[in-house]
Amino acid sequence: MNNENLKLWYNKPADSNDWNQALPVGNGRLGGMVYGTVKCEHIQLNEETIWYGGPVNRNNADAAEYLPKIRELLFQGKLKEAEKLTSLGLVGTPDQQRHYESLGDLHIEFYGQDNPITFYRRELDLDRAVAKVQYVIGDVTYTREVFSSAVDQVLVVRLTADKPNSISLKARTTRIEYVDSRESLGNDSILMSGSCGGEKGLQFRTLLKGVAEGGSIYTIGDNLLVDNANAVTLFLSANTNFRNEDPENKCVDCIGLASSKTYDTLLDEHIKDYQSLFNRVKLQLGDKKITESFKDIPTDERLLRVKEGKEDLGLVSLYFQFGRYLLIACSRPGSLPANLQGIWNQDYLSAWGSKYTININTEMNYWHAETCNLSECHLPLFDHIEKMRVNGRRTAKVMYGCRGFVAHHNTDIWADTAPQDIYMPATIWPMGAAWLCLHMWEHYQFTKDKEFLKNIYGTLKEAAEFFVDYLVEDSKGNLVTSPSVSPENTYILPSGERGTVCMGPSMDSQIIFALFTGCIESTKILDMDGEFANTLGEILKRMPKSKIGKYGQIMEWSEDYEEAEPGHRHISQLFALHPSNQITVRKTPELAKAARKTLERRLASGGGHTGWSRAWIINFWARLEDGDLAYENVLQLLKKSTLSNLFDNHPPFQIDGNFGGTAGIAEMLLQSHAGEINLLAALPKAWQEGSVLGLCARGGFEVDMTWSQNKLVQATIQSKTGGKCTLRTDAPVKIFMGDNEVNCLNSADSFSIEFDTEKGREYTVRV
Ligand code: FUC
Repeated sequence: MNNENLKLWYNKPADSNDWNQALPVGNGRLGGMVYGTVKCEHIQLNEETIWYGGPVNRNNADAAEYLPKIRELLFQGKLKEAEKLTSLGLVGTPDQQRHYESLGDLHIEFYGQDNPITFYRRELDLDRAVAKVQYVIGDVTYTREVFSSAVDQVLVVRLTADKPNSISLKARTTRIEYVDSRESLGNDSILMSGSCGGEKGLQFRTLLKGVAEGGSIYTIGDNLLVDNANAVTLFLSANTNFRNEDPENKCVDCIGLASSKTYDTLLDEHIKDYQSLFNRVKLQLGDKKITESFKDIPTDERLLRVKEGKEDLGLVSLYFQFGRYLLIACSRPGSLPANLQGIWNQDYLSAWGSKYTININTEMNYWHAETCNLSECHLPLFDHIEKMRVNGRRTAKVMYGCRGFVAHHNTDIWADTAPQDIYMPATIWPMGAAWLCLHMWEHYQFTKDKEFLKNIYGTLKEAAEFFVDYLVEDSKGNLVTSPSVSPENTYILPSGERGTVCMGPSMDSQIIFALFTGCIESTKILDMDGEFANTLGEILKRMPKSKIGKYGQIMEWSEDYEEAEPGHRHISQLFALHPSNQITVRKTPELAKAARKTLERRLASGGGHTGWSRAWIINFWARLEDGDLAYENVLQLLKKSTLSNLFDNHPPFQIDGNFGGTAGIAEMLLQSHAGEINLLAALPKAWQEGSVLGLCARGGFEVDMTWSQNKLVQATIQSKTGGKCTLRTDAPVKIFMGDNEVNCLNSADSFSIEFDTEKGREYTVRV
């Protein structure tokens, strides 16, 4: 693909008052938002461990005592009393987790650049993970390149001009809160030290070093100055004592190593490392000539055109790749998982603390990790789950007297598992750990890595064990969660009474079904723990299944209650459709029809009004194999919930919509949740021509496809681990290995074909 199609670009700097126009760079841990302002460049900085305070034990010591009473009240239908007691006895003490903060800012003021500017351009090149700013003043062309290197763990700013001695500047790092000192180190570096706040607050260090080619470099006070250089490279490193005993040394070491390399080496190594992930997937939607013709239109204008109803398939594929770029930039092996804003957050008290909301948002952050060939970027989530396991074990025991481990609807950097907020529609929800653990199971399904499964089986088991103890019998003899909520909706009883806390909301049973069946399957694959599998199997028989309600919809609660907000952003009762596979078009057609009704009802009442909600809807329509409606919602995501830098807008910026949107686009092209690989499962009419390389399917397969006039032309399937492959296609196909046709084993119908694969081999699918 032409690189120009992988660029976000603008013909003016970001408005200095609008962070949402700046462009993000990141290496999984250290991030920057580049404004590209001319006279004074502003890069807002983030480091993923800059969180307020330290770990706290928030488990409510009175919970276990009041739990039986709360359950009894719920059983008797005394909602108000149950909610009152729940809000006292089952909330965290204190009720708030820790929050994420900005690291601060880098300001680079340029001297001698006061004359009028021409040929201004700033861009974010997704192909190289480099932000670039270029402009001309007089007869001098100035260029800036900014990237965050995962290889060297530094943020690099390269400043050049095409005439000698043209660069003079003052650089400063700043932070509004808790700076204890800012001092020069030698004649070329400034060290900023401080804490993230609170008595037990983490200590941070930010080190800025300049290397000038030609001219002179020196410090005055806490300013780094350069006079008349030909080129300047600035290195910025930041660390806290969350991981490093001595964050200052860590900064000094990283910068020492990085600044010993030439700029070209630094950049080459960065690009090579980044492309080893990014280059795995290529997407071309629509006619190449047409999409390429848009490359001269700035990205913000392209977005405006789409908002006006004009077609721009290149912008859709750019948005798709941006979601992959962002994940690589904020979630790398060894880093923390992506939080509500990935790593990019300008505030000290940000919306929802820029934490991990685990009743949808964190999970959505990783929906594209496996399908879009970024499996390694999924790993930070698993590390975090392991930390939550330790805390969650304590929460399970102290608050509920249960074995296993539990988490509620949020977690923080210290893997806190106690309930968050005193907000009844969300707080009392013991499903966070269970849902997150399903990501480990998914990782196994895509990679077939048995060693991995062996390592994490204990975690799946402990998540399941919690429910073995926690479930209670309802009035119909079913085993259900109690208390819980259907995130974050409110129901109305026939009497008009409103409630949130309830017994056995549909989503809970669906998550438990997925977790238990995943555990049972794991015991078979690993040939162990059969007795535990039997226990889970017995419980499953007594758990409620998805039911269809009076509007033909999937019921959200165990009773067919009216919902207070029929257009609610959460559509939890469709968890079974996506991300789970309990509702599928071919295996459960009645439920699939009811899922469609549910979506129609939500949308008719104003649903999809946040970016992430809209992104989930794309995935739902894709699973229902309705490509046109899926695409309509991709367009709505771009029109209503996308900022000019292509960040998703909740509002404010929340990264889940970007990630969920990318996942949805992948899901439209390739699905593998229903025991078969469905090629072009939900291709919209508008995507008549196209090709995609490198999408991943469960079973350890990598898939390339070309299509034309909305029909598959050819596909290749790479088998990474061997084993059976079942394909579903839009027309009968034949399978070849090289020139030889492969024997078909089985075929459910003329659009399905099953064949054996060998590890490492490539298979061609011909129509
Ligand atoms: C959930 C959602 C909100 C928001 C927050 C971070 O509570 O209901 O819309 O995304 O998480």
